[in-house]
Amino acid sequence: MIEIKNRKVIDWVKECADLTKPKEILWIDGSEKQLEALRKEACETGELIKLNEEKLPGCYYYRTDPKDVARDEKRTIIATERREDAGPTNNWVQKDEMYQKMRTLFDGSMKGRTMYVIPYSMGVVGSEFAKIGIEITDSIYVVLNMNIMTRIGDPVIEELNKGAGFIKCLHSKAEVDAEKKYIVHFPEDDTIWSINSAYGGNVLLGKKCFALRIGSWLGRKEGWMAEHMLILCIEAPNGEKKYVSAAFPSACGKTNLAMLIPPKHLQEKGYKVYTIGDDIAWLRVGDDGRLYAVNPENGFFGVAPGTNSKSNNNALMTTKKNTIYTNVCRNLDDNTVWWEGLDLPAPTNGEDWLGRPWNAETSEEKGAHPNSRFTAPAENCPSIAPEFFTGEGVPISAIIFGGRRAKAEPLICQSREWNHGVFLGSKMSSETTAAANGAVGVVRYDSMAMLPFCGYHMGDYFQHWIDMGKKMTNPPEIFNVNWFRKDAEGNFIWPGFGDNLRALLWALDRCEGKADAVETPLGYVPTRDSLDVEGLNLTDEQLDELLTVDHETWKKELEGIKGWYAKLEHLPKELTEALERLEKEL
Ligand code: SAT
Ligand code: MN
Repeated sequence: MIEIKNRKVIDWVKECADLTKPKEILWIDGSEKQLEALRKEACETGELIKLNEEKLPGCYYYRTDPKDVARDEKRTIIATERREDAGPTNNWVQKDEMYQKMRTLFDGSMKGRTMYVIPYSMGVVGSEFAKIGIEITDSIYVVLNMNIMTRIGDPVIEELNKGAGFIKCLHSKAEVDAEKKYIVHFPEDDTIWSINSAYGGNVLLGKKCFALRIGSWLGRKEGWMAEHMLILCIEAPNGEKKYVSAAFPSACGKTNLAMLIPPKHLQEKGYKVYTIGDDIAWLRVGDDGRLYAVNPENGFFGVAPGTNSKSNNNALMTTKKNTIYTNVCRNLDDNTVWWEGLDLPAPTNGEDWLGRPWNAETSEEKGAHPNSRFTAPAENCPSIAPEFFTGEGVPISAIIFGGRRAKAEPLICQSREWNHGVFLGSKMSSETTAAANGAVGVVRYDSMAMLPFCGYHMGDYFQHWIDMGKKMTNPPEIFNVNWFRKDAEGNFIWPGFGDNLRALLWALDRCEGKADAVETPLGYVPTRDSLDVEGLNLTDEQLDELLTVDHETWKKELEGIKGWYAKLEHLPKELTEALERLEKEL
C-alpha cells in the first residue's frame, strides 16, 4: 500500500474515526491479496456465500435486510444552506441541522468493527473527466462492490498525493435500522453521509450519490453535465462508428439497450453495437463544439430478474465470473443462482431472497426480489467498447429520452431543435418500478430520468441544459422513445430488446438528414416506410398505433405536464414557450 500523504485526507479520516469509533482502520489498496482476505472473512461471518467455483468462478451471494432492498427516496436528502438550492423535487433539510442529527447517529456506529477507507476514482484514473472520492465504510460488501463499480486503491492514492481534491463519503451500516436510515448529500461541502442501509444505491456512494447528485451539482458549477444515461456505440456496415446516450428511469431497460445485440437481418447487413456505459454519463463540450461522454463507472449494477439469453445475453455472460449477486434466488443443488425470467430450469431445491426454502413447483412467492441485482465488472462484458477503457470521451450524435408508458408516447419522436429536445426530456413520465421503495406501476413525471438524482433545483437544471446547448456549435439531436406501448389487450406492441436498434438507426439517419419523417405537435415521427420493420410481422394498424400522436390523448397529457411544471416553481421561458406551442398545435 502506498502511504497517504495528503493532509486533508488524513485529517478527514481521523475525524470520521473519532466520530464512529471503529476498533481498527484498514486502508484499501486494491490488491487482489487484500480483497481475497476480505472475501474470505465475509464468508466466515456469513455475510457472503461463495458460489460454485466451477460454474461461477469468483462469484458471491449476498442478502440484504428485507426492509433494505431498494433505493429509499423518502430518506434521501439534499442538505444545503437554503431550501431553494435543493428545489421542490428534493427532500431538503437545513444542513447544520442535518449534520447534527447525522452526527448523533454516526456517534460510535462502528464500535467493535473495522473501518475501511476506500480511495476510488470515477472515470479512468488521471483522465480529464475523472473525479476522486473516498468512501469510508464498515461493510465488506461495500468494499467488494466498490472494487467492481469503480477504480480503487493505490493508483488513486497517487493522485491524492499529487494534491487532487476528493468527495468525502461516509457510510455505516450501523444497525440497518429502517427507521434511522438516511442518505444525505451536502453538495456545498463535497460530502455524502449514508447510514443504516446496506443496499446498493444507498451505500455504493460513488454511484447515484456522487456520480449523479453531487455530480450534477458540480456539473452546473463547472459547466458540464452528469446524467442518468447509458452510452453505446453503433458501427455501420462501412465501419463508421456513432455514439448514442440514452436516459431512462431505473429498471426500464438501460442495461439491455446498452448491451443490445442487433437482430439477425441487421447483423447480416454488418451492423455492430458496443457498450460503453449502462447507467451514468458525464458529458462535456469538446473543442470541436460537440458533446463528449464518458462512463464514470467500472462495472454494472444491473437488475437480475428478466435477464436471460434472449433479453440480454451480453449481461448474462458478463455475470459468469467475479460477480456479486444481491437478493436473487439460490439453487442449493449446485450452489448457483436463479431469478424469475432466467432461461435455466428453476430450482426445486432452492433458497429464496429471504433465505427460506424455495421450490419452483410449490412455492407461490417469487424466488428472487424484483429488484435483485448483479454487480459485475465491465471488462467481463462481451460487447464492451475499447473506448470504455481510454476514458477519453466519445462524441454523442443522438440523445434519447424514454419512459415506460403504456399509452400516449409514440415509439420515437425527434425534437425540432435542442431547446425543444430539452422540453421533451422535461415532460418525460414513466410507470414506477421496483428500483425504489413505494408503489409500482404508477405514472410519475421523471424529467430526463433525473428526478431521484438531480442534486439541485429542477428549474435550474433545465436552465443548465439550455445553457449547455448554447455552448455547442454541433449539438446532438434529441429524441424521445417509448418501447412499452400496449394494445387494447395489454400486450406490448413493439418487440423491444435487440429490435430497438431499428429505432436508433432511424434516429442516426435523421441526424444526417436522411430518413423521412412526419411533423406532429410533439416533433418528427417516422413515416411508415422510413422505419425498418423487416421481419417483425407488425400490421399497418400496429405500426400506426406506435407512430401516431393522438391529439385527444395529448390534450389530456397536456394537463399532466402543466401540473408537473406548476410544481417546479421556476422554469426557463424556453420550456413554457414550448409547452404553449404544443398546446396551440394540438
Ligand atoms: O440502487 S441503484 O440506485 O444503484 C440502481 C437504480 O435504481 O438505478
Ligand atoms: Mn440507474
